[in-house]
Amino acid sequence: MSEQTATEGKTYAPDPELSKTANVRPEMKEQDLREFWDEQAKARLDWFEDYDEVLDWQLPYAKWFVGGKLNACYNCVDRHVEGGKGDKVALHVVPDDGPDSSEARDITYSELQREVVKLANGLKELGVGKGVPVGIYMQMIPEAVVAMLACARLGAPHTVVFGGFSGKAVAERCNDLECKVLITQDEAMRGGKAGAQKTNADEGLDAGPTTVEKVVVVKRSGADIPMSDRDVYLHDLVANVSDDPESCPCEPMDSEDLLFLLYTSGSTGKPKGVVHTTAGYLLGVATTHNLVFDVKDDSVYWCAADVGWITGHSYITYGPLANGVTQVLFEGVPGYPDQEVWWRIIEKYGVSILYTSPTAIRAHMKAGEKHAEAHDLSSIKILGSVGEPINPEAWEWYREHIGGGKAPIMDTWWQTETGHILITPLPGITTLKPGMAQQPFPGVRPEIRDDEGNQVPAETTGNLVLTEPWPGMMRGLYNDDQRFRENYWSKYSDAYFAGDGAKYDADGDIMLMGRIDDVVNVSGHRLSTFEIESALVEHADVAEAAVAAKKDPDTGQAIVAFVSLIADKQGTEELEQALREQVAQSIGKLARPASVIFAHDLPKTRSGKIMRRLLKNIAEGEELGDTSTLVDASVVEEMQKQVNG
Ligand code: 6R9
Repeated sequence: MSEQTATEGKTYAPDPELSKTANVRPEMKEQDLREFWDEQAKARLDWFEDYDEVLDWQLPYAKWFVGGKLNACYNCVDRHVEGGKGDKVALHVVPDDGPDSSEARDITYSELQREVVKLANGLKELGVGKGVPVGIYMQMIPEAVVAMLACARLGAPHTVVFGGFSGKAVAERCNDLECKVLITQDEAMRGGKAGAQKTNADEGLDAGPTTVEKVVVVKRSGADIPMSDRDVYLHDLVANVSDDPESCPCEPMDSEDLLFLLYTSGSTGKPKGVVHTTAGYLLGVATTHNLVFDVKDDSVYWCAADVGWITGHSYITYGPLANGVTQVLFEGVPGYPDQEVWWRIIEKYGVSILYTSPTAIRAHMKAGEKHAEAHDLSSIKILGSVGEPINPEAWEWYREHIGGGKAPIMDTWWQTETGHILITPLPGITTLKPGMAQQPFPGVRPEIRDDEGNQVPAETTGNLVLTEPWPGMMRGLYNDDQRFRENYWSKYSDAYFAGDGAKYDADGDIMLMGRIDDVVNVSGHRLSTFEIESALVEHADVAEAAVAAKKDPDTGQAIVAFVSLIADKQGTEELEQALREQVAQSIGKLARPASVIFAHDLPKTRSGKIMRRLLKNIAEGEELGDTSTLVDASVVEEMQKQVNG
């Protein structure tokens, strides 16, 4: 954890015009949290049946809006159409080759409704209905959003697996939730290349017994891919079904019915199935989306995250659509077909709110501001950042070159587990400090504590906790109450432990300091060292492996793998490549180690524990400090030589 301070005391006061018109009101921060969320729930969601109680809190399990009935798809789609907004654009669909492509198209709320109804009717024919889980393994195409909404309409829980993950990861997750159907696409179009998608899924599903009985395939590239009896193309599935909303009414769901599981990396063991339920989650994402980004009727919003991550769930699908916003959905990557594609998108659609990650901002910074300067970005009003701490230099660049030197940046801290934004500046209220998430959202109660549970003084790093429940909080880990309690509720008996280090500055603003467990964060994507290590030891030549993260100017963190080999094996460049490939196969490309360090053993204590702190120091090229508890100090020297060249 680095102790550098964020800024040289630079601050940016809110624009008084924005303070006058902002959706968020300063008084909200003073409100009782039940009262605040109750008011929001009545104002923002449509209920089939009212709830009896705002909150039933039995630590560590919360129930929000107890007894209420609603449907997430109804709130995201149908009510907008019924309310006369059917012709409003829901999605500006920008394909991989950019906004000028002949495949660019708009989908209105009415059209979205018809697509969702068709798919939901198709899924019904495959036996999907309330409580029947569905897997989704897709890239950034509108069908991914449609698939999530169709599941929500039917009351079928979904689990979205990031399209860049391996087939093995897909099968593991689908089998864990016992998905009956998997929805995928023929091929992925990213950066001008068609990549395998459906055949990846097949590989994973065919490797062992699976609960998946049917695979629905969206035609994207149109490639001639193998189709078996298990498979059906989406266009065939829906060829003869109705698109009339009345043919497939939105299933009334209990507030606490499962909406989705999203698997995320923990420090040990297999991925954790984070449970999110219907009402609290939907309210949390809708409220934060509206207030943090100051969403107005004519806003054009673009979240450049992927639907496979929680950011895509909360701030592409559920939050923005619940708020009836017009948004951009971009299939591609920054830098293709050219360095200007993002800025052409903003110019063409008049994007007013951009939400992205520090990694993407740094990539643009590296490419140079001339690309942004070639375009009219004056439509931008609010900028957002998420996924990892944003360094002040990137923050300043973002504000200056993308925000026209005036757009406020909302540095939003939250997690898969928290469901929605919890710590963030607020437009028109917060005096901004580059590199800091700063303040709790209304109704959110953070503290920073030392290991004994005392609150730390200013400028001292401690553990970030939340002392009160919030609506979108996870409702446990799927089938693993014990791990849920151990991971999040055992460090302190009375608070949620987030796993992040943080500190207050002299004004009481919060600065996030990074993870304090064995989770690495590459380009804003959470990966567990344990999973990567497990993938490495699957290689026949590897005896033991341990993974650490080092700072990386582009991706935030980069993975360094320390590997000891079985007798007589040599750490060659070929082997390094093979190990990287092994990790790509097992987890996905983004988990590949940036470097592999070979040694005859790993640094261990006498009790046999790998000294991870040392590995981190070695990876960073730092001083090692006390090594007296090591069994064999020569291992460390051998490793340092390789790192320092
Ligand atoms: C939304 C998301 C969560 C972890 C979290 C923290 C890091 C996210 C951050 C941030 C500093 C921010 N993180 N946003 N750190 N400032 N604004 O990213 O969820 O993938 O579960 O990752 O990401 O370490 O604990 P998830």
